[in-house]
Amino acid sequence: MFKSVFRSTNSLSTIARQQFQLNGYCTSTGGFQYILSEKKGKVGIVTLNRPKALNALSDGLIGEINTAVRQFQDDKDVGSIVITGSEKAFAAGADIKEMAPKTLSEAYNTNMLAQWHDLTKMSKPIIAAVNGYALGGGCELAMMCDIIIAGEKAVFGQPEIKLGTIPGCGGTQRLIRAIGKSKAMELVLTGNNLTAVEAEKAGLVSRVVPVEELLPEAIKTAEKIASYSQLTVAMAKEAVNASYELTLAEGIRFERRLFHATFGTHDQKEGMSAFVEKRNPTWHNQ
Ligand code: DAK
Repeated sequence: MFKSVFRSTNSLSTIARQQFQLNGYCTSTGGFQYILSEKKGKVGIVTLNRPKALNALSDGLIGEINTAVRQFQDDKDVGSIVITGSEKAFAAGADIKEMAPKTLSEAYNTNMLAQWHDLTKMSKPIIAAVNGYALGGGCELAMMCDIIIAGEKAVFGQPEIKLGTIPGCGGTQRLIRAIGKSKAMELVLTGNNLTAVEAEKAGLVSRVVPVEELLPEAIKTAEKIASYSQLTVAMAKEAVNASYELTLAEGIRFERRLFHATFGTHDQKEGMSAFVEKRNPTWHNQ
């Protein structure tokens, strides 16, 4: 079934196709127009699939990403999620053609693009596997994920200033936390881009890999995360993300309380017993 999905579309790179086909069986899910959604073992994979517009994030595309990610969030067999694009573009930003004619009252009254933030409400870890352009909303989408892994030719930037607007989905906030004020300010005010290597040096991405290894590497990382207790993983993600919102003292306290809470779980007992008994743990996600 998986192969037939790829035969029916010319949107994915040959490399990505070969990797999927070589690396095992995937199950396609959903009947989506702008994305492909598949499961590989315990990993949910969402591939942005609007090649003619370089995966520009239209309302329809964002809606489908949210739906697919929500389906994986609700699927007890899925432990982590990968979002990726094509070799040329992760996503070249929000859809400028769709946004251009909006008026202030329209944008305000409809709370334009508010659905973008849905991704940040998921408790399962999400990895952005970025090849090519991740610009504007594309960079913001990647930053809403928990880990960014970049292919060597990835390009990150917030070029909204060139369009007479500013980042609207976390670009001015998350970028500072990722790379510091001076670099973030320079990117936002000049519209200049960062290469993958610069992004890694600045701390925006966790690592850079050869283009053809991006998806397998992202899936490997996702599989490793998915091999642990989903409950503990969710707690760890929540604790790390709390550091965005809290003071250090509050964050340390929050972390300690969650740490204490793990001692009420089956999986903490199992994990520590397995260590003592020199065997592999069996997680129950409880
Ligand atoms: N929107 C719509 N179409 C786009 C697009 C975009 N962002 N980016 C590319 N395309 C389309 C092009 O129009 C072209 O379509 P056709 O002309 O063939 O019909 C096709 O994709 C191929 O693009 P190019 O011909 O330009 O390809 P090149 O290789 O020459 O250049 C490029 C690639 C990525 C450098 C260039 O396409 C480019 O500069 N694209 C625009 C990048 C950009 O400015 N992105 C930021 C957009 S503003 C919010 C949430 C999100 C946002 C705001 C608020 N809230 C939750 C409130 C986000 C805002 C933005 O992202």
